[in-house]
Amino acid sequence: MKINFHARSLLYILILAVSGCSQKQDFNQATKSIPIGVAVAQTSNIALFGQEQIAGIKIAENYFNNKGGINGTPIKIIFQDTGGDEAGAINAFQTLIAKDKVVGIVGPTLSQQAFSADPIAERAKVPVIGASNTAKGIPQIGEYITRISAPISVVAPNSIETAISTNPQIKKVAVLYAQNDAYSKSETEIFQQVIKKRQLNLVTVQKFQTTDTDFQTQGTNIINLKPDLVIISALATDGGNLVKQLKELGYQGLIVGGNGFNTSNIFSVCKALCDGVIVAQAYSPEYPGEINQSFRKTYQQQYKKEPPQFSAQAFTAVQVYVDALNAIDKEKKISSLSLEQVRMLLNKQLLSGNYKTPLGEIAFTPEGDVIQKDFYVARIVMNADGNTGKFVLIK
Ligand code: 1QQ
Repeated sequence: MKINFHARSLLYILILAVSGCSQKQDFNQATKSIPIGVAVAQTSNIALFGQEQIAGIKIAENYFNNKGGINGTPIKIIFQDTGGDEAGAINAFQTLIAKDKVVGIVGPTLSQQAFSADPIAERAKVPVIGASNTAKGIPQIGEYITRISAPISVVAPNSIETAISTNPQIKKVAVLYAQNDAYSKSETEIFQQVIKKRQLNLVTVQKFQTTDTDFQTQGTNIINLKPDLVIISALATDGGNLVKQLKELGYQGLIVGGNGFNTSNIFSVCKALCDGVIVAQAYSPEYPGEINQSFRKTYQQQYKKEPPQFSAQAFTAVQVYVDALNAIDKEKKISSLSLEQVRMLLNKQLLSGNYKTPLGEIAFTPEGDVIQKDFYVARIVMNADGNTGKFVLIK
């Protein structure tokens, strides 16, 4: 009896020891790099944004690995496609967490997807940095959820102010938004608050779906009310089609587009008619910081144009992980920690840091919202060919 008991407990201890070792091995010895997950849209309409995010991520991976990675250990970016919907984002998150065993996740592309996918990471205690999630309520999803994309509430008002200084005669304003998209709904609330605060006359609020392609009804309603300003919260394809059809119906006043207009991929949708649309941005290619100028140069060399906001934000999300991992590794070698420990420490560390990024100097609130100083407003200027154009900064 006695011997048996001892033998059993010895066996038990042995099993514990072995499983403990194999867990460590899982993260450290077997992998010669530190895996960071990226869950963005590589397919669907949302890939118009996702492609720009991937460009920024790849530049970041090279940039930081050339600088020595995490005290000599390279990072490895693992991509999982989310597609454009919630189910795709949930799948991508699950794969990154359970199969790819990443230390943290960048993504997903849409706030609409984040509200479904982020709770999965929260439950698994895996840090998430939203690189393009601007809706109200994202950092409040949980302790492990942060974002480097400034919320709509601080970015969007700037574009209306610019519209008013462009045309001080503005009185009547029409608003449109995609009612099946979390960011669009969140943004239109802010736009409507600013309209009220500035004592402008909100003549109509028109709704549509992000999948709509025909906006004749909304367009005609708006034209009949003769507004001086039209404000659109939409994703790129719907937004571009709306601008095109509104102008084809004869609208000649100012147009403000929300964050969904922040991609040059919209140019092929509204073509020459994109010209003049005013868009607020959380990034300027001209920001003088050293890291931005290095990022900008690499982007320009590869893509022959200025880097867009979504690329700069995606780069920044990777940078936050890299800086935080380096800080952890200085205190205690990451190779001595389990995956669970790294995820937990990473979440804590990233919230406490200050970062000099392409977006400027940023930090986080205790809840995980980004603290950012500089915002910009651009106007779309299309070239004579009607296909190419650029965002020109107004302020
Ligand atoms: C959000 C957004 C979109 C425009 C990102 C592509 O701001 O979903 O939060």
